[in-house]
Amino acid sequence: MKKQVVEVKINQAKLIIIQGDITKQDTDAIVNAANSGLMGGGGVDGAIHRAGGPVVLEECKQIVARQGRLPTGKAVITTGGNLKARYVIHTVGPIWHGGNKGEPELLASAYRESLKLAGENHLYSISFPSISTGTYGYPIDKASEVAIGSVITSLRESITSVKEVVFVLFDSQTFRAYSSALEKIVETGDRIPAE
Ligand code: AR6
Repeated sequence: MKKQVVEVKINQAKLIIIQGDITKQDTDAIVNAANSGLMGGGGVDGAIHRAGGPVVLEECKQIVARQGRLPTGKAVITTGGNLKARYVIHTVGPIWHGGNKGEPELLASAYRESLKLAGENHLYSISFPSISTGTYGYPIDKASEVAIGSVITSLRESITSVKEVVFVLFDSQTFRAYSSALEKIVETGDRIPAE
């Protein structure tokens, strides 16, 4: 099956949306949709720890020992272990409680903080999964708009080493939601002022 790809240019950076498995990505970093305990779990978290191996978990343990549980909306970085990506950026998205518990702000923050950490580590490329839309129950249509909006705003507003951001979406429904969110934002020009 031919892979579907959507791509746009934001500032000096490329924003790419693909359907696939994030553990196979060879960007400098891949982002993990973790939980505050950073001890692994199901979904993409489990897949990343399985593919990355014990060194990823070991570094997560050291981080928690040093700074405690990772608050929702924040991010930390570890090695990629056996992954193609050199680093894993672990972030925690919000659990969906109906939308009035700060979920959009916390979800936007998870993307923003991950990108900030990538920039601080002078990384060129980063892959994101669809944070919070699995176990954490964030509705995909809403989450995709927040995700794309947050990444575009970050790329527009900050000078960063990050020149390639890839959304790697596991299933076709999620891929379609992100593609139409991107179309919507680009069309309405919400966050993309004319060059
Ligand atoms: N590559 C890309 N996306 C994937 C992959 C993969 N290999 N595997 C799953 N997804 P979830 P959350 C998609 O539940 O909602 C964990 O147990 C999946 O289809 O992984 O943020 C953590 O430990 C969905 O679209 O993350 C936390 O406790 C998306 O990744 C909690 O779940 C996110 O689904 C976090 O929940």
